[in-house]
Amino acid sequence: MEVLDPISRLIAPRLGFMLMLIVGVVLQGCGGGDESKKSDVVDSEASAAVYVPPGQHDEYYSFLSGGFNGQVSVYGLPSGRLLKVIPVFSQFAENGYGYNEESKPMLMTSHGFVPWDDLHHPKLSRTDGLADGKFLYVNGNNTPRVAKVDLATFETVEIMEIPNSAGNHCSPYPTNNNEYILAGTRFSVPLDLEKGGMGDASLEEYKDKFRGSISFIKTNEEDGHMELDFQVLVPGFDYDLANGGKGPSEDWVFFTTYNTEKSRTLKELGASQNDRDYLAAINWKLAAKYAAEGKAHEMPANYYHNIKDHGSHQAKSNVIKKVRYLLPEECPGMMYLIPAPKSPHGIDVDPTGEYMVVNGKLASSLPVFSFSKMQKAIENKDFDGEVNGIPVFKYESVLYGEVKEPGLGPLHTEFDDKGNGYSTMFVSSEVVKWNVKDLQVLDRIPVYYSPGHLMIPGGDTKEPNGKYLVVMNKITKDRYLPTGPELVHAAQLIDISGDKMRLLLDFPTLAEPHYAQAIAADKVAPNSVKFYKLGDNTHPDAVKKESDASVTRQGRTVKIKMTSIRSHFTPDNIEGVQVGDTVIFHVTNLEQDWDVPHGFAVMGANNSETLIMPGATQSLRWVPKQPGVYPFYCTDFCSALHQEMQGYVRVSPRGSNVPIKFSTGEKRPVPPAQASVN
Ligand code: K7E
Ligand code: CUA
Repeated sequence: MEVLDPISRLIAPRLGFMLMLIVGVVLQGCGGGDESKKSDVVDSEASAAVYVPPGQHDEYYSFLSGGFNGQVSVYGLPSGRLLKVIPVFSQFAENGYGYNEESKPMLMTSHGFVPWDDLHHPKLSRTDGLADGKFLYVNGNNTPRVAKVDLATFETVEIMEIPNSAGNHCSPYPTNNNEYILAGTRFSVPLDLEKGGMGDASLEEYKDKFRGSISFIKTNEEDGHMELDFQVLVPGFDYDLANGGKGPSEDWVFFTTYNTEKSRTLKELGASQNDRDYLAAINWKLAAKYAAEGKAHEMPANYYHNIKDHGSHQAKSNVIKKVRYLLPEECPGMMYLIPAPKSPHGIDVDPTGEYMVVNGKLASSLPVFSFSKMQKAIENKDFDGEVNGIPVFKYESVLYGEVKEPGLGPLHTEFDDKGNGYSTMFVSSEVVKWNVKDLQVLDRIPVYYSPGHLMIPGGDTKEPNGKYLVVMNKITKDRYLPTGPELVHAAQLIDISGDKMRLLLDFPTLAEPHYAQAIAADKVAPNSVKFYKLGDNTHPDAVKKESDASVTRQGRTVKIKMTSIRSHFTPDNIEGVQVGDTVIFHVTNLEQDWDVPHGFAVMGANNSETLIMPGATQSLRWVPKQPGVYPFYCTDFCSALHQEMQGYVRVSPRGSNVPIKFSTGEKRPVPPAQASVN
């Protein structure tokens, strides 16, 4: 560090980052071997600190985004044990999400079926500024979407597409009582205010025609239901990250911007010409007031809102055709710009709500802005010009101070309960602890390697728990047994309860975690659903007793209403299906007990299995291509006779005269005693 910083000060700012990157990588390259082994020796005390004895539960749930796998991974802390993978924007063959008929509408968008996305930021729903353990909101970066995971079932229950956005990266940021979830676009695009959506425009018109948008999604307190209330159309910059205020600043949300140059090509250089980009400050309460008081315009739109119904377990899509928008130039006092180090990444607000830290990845210091100074600057109109009618503050008039030489490549900051900030340094591969009041660096710990986000349970709220910190590293190189060209990413658990940070544990993660959230287990575990009540199942094709099972033909579609219970399907012998029929298996799991899902898979199906939770109904579509007798079976080991849980579908040639016929056992219908459900 001491060697690098003078260099970074000498070199031309534009090349500085490139050089820092190269030097950083070289340092990692040679430091990865012996040095790492020396510096992270985990003592037996550390292993005791993360040891959760077999049969005991972890203290926290943590939710790590999966980045390019479109999923959320749930880990217990401090053990680092993987508890669940929740598919959100990805098809998931493991349980049929995105493959079975009930969940396919979840992945519908105005672009059609989009079974993948890039999921970066999980955020827990909030009550009174604290995570309440009800829902987890996450963003889809690529085809802009915001999703909601229900933490009673750990299932994705709602996905809303975001119109007028292209790259939903600074998203989703809940206000302190979930009044709004904010979602900003990363890319600006030419917006056609008359016809709606993206218009056709030459890239040469970037500077004049491109705009960004920040979406204000209203949520319902009861069920977290989302509704896009309005958008604020903002200057054509790139918007990177966001975070909400708290306490005195709780009416505000802050967004980092880059490419305020509005460069359209070679952004690695073009977007770094200005010495400064901006931190955008938006008063969300005032915006909502403007929207309510008639300042909003309306434009055509076309976006999908997909919701899973509680009773039927079926997702349904609504297509929404208009959206309201506000223009900052028409809404005085709603939006301001704070000059910030060029191309900043994370923006983080400390627990008191007074300090806003901008992580300028190319800067050699971390600027900390003061909310009260910002309020004063607004009062005194202490501005330095404006952009599109949005006032720009003078840097000094809102700056609280700078953390000098914190490390190289700061990306993100999170806070503890003792007035300290912790920042990740991507290039110098370390977490740096500093005091928010006096801005002095207090401690640094190497991490392996190149950390992105970090997370302290509650560290983005007014009440962090200052015991653990999880840092998520992008590069693992020599850290684990090699697995070919692709290596896992890793999380490292650090004890932050003392003066010195202490590495406790290192665990591999799925795909690429960006941000994460954690919450005390007792806020979530007691509400966990054990099974769905069969009586509450309103699926139109559910059958609640074996005697109601049926197979019916409607033209070229064969509908099979089937039940599953340990250890058989009803029916398990089916005839009369023909090549080219569309066969839909509607399987109801009759079990009313915890941890007894049944799976269903049929040979040759062009999708996946589907895993049916107790009390639920799920449907799998199958178009047999060749005549034969096709086995189907249960995929989840459910009883000692699981391997016997199987059946057959006879598929005859097209036009054959084999009638529809179905049975279980020798008799049909099944005697009522056998069909009973406990
Ligand atoms: Cu990876 Cu939050 Cu998308 Cu930083 S972001 S690392
Ligand atoms: Cu049911 Cu295995």
